[in-house]
Amino acid sequence: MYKSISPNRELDNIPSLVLTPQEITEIKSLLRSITFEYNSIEDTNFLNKATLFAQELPRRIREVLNDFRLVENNLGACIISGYPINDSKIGKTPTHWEYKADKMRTLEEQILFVLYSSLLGDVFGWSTQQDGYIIHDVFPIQKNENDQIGTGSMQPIWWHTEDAFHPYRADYIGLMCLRNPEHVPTTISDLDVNQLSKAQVEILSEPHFVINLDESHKLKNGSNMTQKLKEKNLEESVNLAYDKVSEINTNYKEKVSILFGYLQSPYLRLDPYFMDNIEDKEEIKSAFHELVDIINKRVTLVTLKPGDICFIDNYRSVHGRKPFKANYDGNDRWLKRINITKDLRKSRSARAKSTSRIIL
Ligand SMILES: O=C(O)CCC(=O)C(=O)O
Ligand SMILES: [Fe+2]
Repeated sequence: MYKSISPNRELDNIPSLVLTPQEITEIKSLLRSITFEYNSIEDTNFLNKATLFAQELPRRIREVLNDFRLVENNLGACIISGYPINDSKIGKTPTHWEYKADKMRTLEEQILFVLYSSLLGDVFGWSTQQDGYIIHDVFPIQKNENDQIGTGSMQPIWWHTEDAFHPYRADYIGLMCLRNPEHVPTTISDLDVNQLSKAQVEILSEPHFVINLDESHKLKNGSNMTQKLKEKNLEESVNLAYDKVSEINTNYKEKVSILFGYLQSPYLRLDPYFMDNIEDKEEIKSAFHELVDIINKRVTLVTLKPGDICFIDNYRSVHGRKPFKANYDGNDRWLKRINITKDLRKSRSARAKSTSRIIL
């Protein structure tokens, strides 16, 4: 049995499952049959079939992710470990995601990541983030060294809801660890709503807050090719997407609530680093600071190791990362990241086809 989701909230007790040798054998055989037909996880035909292939994963994996999807009384993270990563097969940690140097080297790992993810929902990407790739790379890039972005390193990444500024943000975020030699921890936290007063909960569930675009969706962090297309006005969809995304909170500062859903056990949406200062009433300011304080005190450090696949409930938990020193020697920390939605239809107006996974 996997460590089942406990009805008591225990921050250091993230539901986790460690694959058995038998399960690893079954997974490898499934991956082999898939790589026979597909050589990229970005292939729409593969993505359309991913939910089907996922039903062939060992039952315990389907069970733990099914529970994670439906039961909402744990921290909001779960980890499936034990898939063996062959450090020399995956090759060096790349210097930039633009070249996708590892496309074939990490094909099995990427397929596995999509299959697990497909047990929680449908995977999708953003045309304004890492050039619309479904699977993102999270490793240090030298030019981002001091930036507040997944590909930075020297700054702690402030805990956040992923893509908090956007109405189509993911329900779940997946992080797959390929390499983490310096044991750099991911930070995960959530809210104990009972530590807020009823009045504070009410304030936080009202639209008083402005969440701005984060660094990862800015044109300067797209690939060289995307930047050129946009600067030269060459590609309509690229122009449209970057204009739309930067519109969200520059021209018209929409105010949103931080808490929503069932307020005795609310969902969350916040990214303090990228939020406007609150200039309204003192009660709003103090409710916000209290909330941040509560979440800060509950931060758990999760140090992912190669082969760990961690899913984070992006409605109930926040996550970030501790700072570290990058060496750019091919052996830096390397994660893959994925976005998962429970409902692709809600973003239909921003996708070119019903089967397209890219939000424009
Ligand atoms: O590097 C990590 O552990 C998490 C970084 C992060 O917040 C992200 O990639 O969205
Ligand atoms: Fe993140």
